[in-house]
Amino acid sequence: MASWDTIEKIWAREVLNFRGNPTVEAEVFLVDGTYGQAAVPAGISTGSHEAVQLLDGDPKRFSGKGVLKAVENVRRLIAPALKGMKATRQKEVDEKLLNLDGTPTKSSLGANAILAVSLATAYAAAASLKVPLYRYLGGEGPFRLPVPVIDMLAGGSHAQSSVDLQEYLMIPAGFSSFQEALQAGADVYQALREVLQKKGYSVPEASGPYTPSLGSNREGVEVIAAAIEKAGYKLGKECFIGIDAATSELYRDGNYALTGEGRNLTAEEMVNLWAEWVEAYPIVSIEDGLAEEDWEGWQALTERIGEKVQLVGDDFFTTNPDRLRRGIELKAANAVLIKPNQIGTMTETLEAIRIAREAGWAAMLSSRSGETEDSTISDLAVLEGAGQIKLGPPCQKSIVKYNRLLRIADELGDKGEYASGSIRCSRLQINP
Ligand code: 2PG
Ligand code: MG
Repeated sequence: MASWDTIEKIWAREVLNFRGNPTVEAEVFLVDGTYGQAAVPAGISTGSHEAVQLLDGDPKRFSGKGVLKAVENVRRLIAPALKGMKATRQKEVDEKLLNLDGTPTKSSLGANAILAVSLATAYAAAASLKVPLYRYLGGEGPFRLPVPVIDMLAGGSHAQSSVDLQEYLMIPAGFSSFQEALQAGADVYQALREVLQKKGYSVPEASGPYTPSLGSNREGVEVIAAAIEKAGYKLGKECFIGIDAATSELYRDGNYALTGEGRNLTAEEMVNLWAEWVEAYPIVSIEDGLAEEDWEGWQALTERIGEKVQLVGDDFFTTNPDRLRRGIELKAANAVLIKPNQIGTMTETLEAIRIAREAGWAAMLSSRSGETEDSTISDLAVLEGAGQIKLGPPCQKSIVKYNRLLRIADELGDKGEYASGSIRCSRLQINP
């Protein structure tokens, strides 16, 4: 007789993400009557080593962005192959998915098809055991509430403005609870609106990171700093600043094109720029400060300021355990951004977090620019070795993830310590 956690049926459908684009949602049903459901997000500034999201390419539907092929792959190929397997054996399920796909980039079935099923399998197993996802994955813990790394102001490919850098982040690391940190996030976001308006920038209703056409890239840091102070928080003590420069998007022929400023920088000049900024402002984290193929630049940057500040690889590592191992070996970066859909299975995502932890590196979970109501990353962010989560400002689509964390915080009660020490920065005088 099939045991209680045996997969009986798998189903998938096309649903929409918060950008109004289609994505894959999967459901995994077990013989005991429980089931799990998950949907995958999508990025705009994607790293070239990311697992492949299979899109239909049919211009008559959603400008080619439909995912009916990936949905069909779940229904026709994945479902029969996984039927009869045990949902609690995540590794075996994920290995089966990898074998079924057979490509290094998951391009045959599509990482969107694979990840939806992989995550839904974990949710089904958790439901069957009557525990929340983070407990299913993390057992008895320890669990810590992550530092929210909050995208307040966007440029680059996330905006149509003169700002070259993609994200200006506010990092409320100097509090003793997640709830206080989140409140600071909400207050600073409000204050930023006023700071920008006072400078004459028109800002729309609060719906995500603001996207003003600033006079320079540096001004982005200055307005965040001003907003922190305006909101009544201590800059450099309670609230800090982070950058996601997403420089792979700016990289042309070995140089970094800051088009908004009419400047073209070499890798060395880029390293100098970051070193200067870290001196001048309370910056504690720089993501993709150099491009995904610029390994030497990353090494130089890490040598120069890696002791001082957190250097996070996003497009650089693409949550890929092999690229991450190489980065650790070459001392290129000291932290990794974790996005499950960059790599495509739960097992590989957890492996990336584990590799980072074992190397003493920080791991920051991150939403994508095209999110759904799926809050898996919030559960992953409380696991050992995580400790940070990058989301939008506390409004609209990011609320799903923040509220999930508030519920987890409530469940954990006193056991849910705030992971303020997870930021790898000497300025915070805390060890990783
Ligand atoms: C990033 C992300 C998330 P995207 O670069 O870190 O903000 O952007 O999802 O567009 O890749
Ligand atoms: Mg990034």
